[in-house]
Amino acid sequence: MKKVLIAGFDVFGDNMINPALEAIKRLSNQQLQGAEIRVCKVPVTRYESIDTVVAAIETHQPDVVLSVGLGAGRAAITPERVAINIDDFRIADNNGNQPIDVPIVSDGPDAYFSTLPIKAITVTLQQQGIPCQVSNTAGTFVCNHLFYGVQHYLRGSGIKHGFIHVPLLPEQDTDNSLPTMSLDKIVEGLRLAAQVAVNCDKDSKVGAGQIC
Ligand code: PCA
Repeated sequence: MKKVLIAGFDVFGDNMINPALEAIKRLSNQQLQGAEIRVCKVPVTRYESIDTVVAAIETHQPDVVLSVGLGAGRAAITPERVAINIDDFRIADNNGNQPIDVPIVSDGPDAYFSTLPIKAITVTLQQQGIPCQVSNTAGTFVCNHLFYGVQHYLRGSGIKHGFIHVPLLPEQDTDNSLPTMSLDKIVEGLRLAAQVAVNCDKDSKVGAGQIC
């Protein structure tokens, strides 16, 4: 039986809820076809976030790791394509760190691509009526930091990992100004993404590019 580790971020900034955290509470110990889900809660702090997920990988020995965070303003579930080697925090993390233009891993490569089948995930979710789009930036805050740090740790291991941002929950958009998605849809989308990552060894070749 394969294992998927889903790492979801804790609350941060002005957000009293993190849909990623709410989602992992529901996904904990769920069964997929041919795999079981394990979860871990991730602190929104520089380096500690990476250490937490690395410790969970060592404990659970997963075949696939999905890291998940809130992308406030995103209208869809967005598998990220690329992690970049820079911290440039517009707000402080939960420990008060606010680095500006500091590499995550000194002498690390500029970027790592996701090793999840991001196109297959996107197409599958869309076919199930769940809004999903490939994203080409995970930002420069703790989500990108964790994405880069875990890709660096897992390089050459054969364990698939990537980052997925999810939208706000409806109750978080108090003035009706931002797109939202129900927790049921987010949970189902992440469950499907995990199943696709377990099933697919090779990503689908479908266009999901953007023109600025
Ligand atoms: N979202 C933030 C950090 C934690 C989270 O859930 C981000 O996008 O960097």
